[in-house]
Amino acid sequence: STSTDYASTLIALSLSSSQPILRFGTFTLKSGRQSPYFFNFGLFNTGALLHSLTSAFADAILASYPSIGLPSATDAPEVLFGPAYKGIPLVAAISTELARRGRDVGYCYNRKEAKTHGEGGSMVGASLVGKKVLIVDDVITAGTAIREAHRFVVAAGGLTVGIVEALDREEKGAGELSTVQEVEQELGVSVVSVVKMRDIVNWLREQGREEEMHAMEEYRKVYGCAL
Ligand code: OMP
Repeated sequence: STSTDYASTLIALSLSSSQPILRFGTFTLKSGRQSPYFFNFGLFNTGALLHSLTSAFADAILASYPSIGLPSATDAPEVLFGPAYKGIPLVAAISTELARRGRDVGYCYNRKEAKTHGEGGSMVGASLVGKKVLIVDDVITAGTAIREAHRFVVAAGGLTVGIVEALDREEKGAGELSTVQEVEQELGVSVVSVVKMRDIVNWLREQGREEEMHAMEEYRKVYGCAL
């Protein structure tokens, strides 16, 4: 199996928490697709759960950007941007976890409604002006959410240099390419994910959960990208 340790750990945790974070059944997605599974990252809703998620993110980020947050880093992302709402606790907690590991990076998030008084504007936290930005978000399916996040970064004067997602559902975009491939081409950056759909399928196979695995395979025939 190609699953990373942090992917399997996160999947097992997501199924064993008191309110399952990863559920099997029938779910209508933001894109309108009918999915046999749904990952609800809002349910990493205790300090311990959020810390597990955040550690997995930090591992994935450090694997792709080994010099991030070091004073000598020249090419690494300088600020993490988390789109409202679910990206907000993610960037706050991930930057804290990176700091605990000796890596200091800025973090920034947007408001859903621009403030007209006080400091004004719709961004909170580290300035993105002229900065190399790593976008952090929960899930990529058809790419609507991540493209919007990139537009926020551009509007705030930042340069998107990478994307890190908790889950890449490995689905088709507008054409035959995967959404992730489309986004990588459009933005000229790479997309890193903590968990991929194939990790969930592998995990189900290892656990002998045939029925759920079969439903995932059927879904993949319709909406999945070529692996
Ligand atoms: P796209 O905008 O189609 O890429 O869908 C991504 C968004 O869908 C995420 O920001 C989530 O809000 C939501 N989502 C999940 O949270 N978990 C899933 O398993 C699937 C989706 C989804 O609706 O596709």
